[in-house]
Amino acid sequence: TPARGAVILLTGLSGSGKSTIARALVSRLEEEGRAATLLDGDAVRHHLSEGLGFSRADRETNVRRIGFVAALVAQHGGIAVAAPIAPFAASRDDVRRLAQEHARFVLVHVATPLAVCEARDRKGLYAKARAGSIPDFTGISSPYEVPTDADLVLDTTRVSVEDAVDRILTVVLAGPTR
Ligand code: GGZ
Repeated sequence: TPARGAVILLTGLSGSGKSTIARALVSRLEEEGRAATLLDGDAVRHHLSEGLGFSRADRETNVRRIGFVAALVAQHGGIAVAAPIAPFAASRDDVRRLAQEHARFVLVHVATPLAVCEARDRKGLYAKARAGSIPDFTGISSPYEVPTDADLVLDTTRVSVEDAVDRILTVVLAGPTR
């Protein structure tokens, strides 16, 4: 495998399993001796996007910033793994364009159904969103634009974390996409 950089963007609803897959993917890449950088959602919102909220404009800014950093990592041969909700196609496209200037880009849609994410409700956010105490909540009161250009679609009700990682690595290591 050539040590060419890549940006792997996992997009999907809150509670869809993006972060879990992203962490497992980074661990596996590291085991295989590849430099992998996780752009963790919480860390990004703290260090890179402090003060941004969840309006369309703020989310687009957040996702573009992630894309900028991820593209820098990838430009120097690293593999950047990012897992924001990234609900808007326009900002996902921005990340793709930036990444593809110097590296490969793989878009993974973690397509766990809303009903499942809401039933899990690991952080109680869906209940709060339904009650109206969190405005603009993705899937409830803010849109999620389903990607039409995903390289991979993974539903965590059908695929295990380990299988998800295997499938992503197959695409990443397979060669150029688009
Ligand atoms: C969606 C929200 C919201 C609203 C707070 N809508 O499951 P979590 O908690 O840990 O992950 C969600 C995270 C989403 O931030 P991102 O930076 O990934 O979003 S975006 O790509 O759209 O910029 C959720 C929490 O923040 N959270 N309020 N209103 N998720």
